[in-house]
Amino acid sequence: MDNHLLSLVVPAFNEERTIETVLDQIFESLPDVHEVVVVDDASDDATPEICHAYSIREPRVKLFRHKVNQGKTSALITGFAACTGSIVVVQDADLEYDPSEIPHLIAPIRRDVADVCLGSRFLVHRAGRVLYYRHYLANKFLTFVNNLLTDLNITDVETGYKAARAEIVKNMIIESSGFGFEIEFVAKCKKIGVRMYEVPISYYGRTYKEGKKIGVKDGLDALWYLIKFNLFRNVRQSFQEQFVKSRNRSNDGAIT
Ligand SMILES: Nc1nc2c(ncn2[C@@H]2O[C@H](COP(=O)(O)OP(=O)(O)O)[C@@H](O)[C@H]2O)c(=O)[nH]1
Ligand SMILES: [Mg+2]
Repeated sequence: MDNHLLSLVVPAFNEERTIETVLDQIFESLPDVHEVVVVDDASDDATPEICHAYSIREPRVKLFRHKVNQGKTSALITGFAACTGSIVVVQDADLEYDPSEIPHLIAPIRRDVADVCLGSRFLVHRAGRVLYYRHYLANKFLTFVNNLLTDLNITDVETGYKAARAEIVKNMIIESSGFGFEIEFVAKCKKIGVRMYEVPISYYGRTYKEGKKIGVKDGLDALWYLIKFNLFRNVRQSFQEQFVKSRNRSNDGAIT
């Protein structure tokens, strides 16, 4: 056994239909989870009330609330700062990603072969909902550009399931907004030479009618972020200085 403490960060914007089930699934699947940091991004539905009631029943739910809606990336910044565990996993608040797969997702970190694990919806997995082909193509294109710019062989850059050693997300200087984190995270991880793994996951995608919100503008933003963070940022602009220095002293087995 290792001594890792697992923190989940759950960004939530108007997720009254799913948030309670997601929290139930988390505690069912991960009885030893250290904490679940829910960041309510100024929802105007019942999300804050549901989360508040849950946090009274389950003290490991730590609730934060933005006064103004700021987007997923901003919710993650708040969540990462609040985490106290040693492994951090992003868990979306809709039911697209299954918390019972988190032990598989973080296994390479627990075994100390990885610093970062990405859940891939394109590797072999148990279940993947057949949905928008245009999203698939957009993701394939963004992943293709990502791989050219980073020289990493990723299959799913836009995946919502991202896990990392806590010090990586806590020391990353995150600048993007909207859904920019997905691109920025991979670009900046590459700069500091982390050991990155992909793990197959299921994908229970939802339709726009069911609440999906990502749109064409987010795809165009992603393209800009690919260029910005891969070509116009160096490692010192990507992580806190102390962290860069300590990594430089102990960098082994990593792609640099
Ligand atoms: N769309 C959106 N999602 C947010 C925001 N803030 C936090 N989130 C959460 O970020 C996660 C991903 O968003 P989602 O709409 O599911 O993205 P999609 O599935 O890629 O369309 C969900 O848990 C949202 O509740 C926001 O301002 N807008
Ligand atoms: Mg979603």
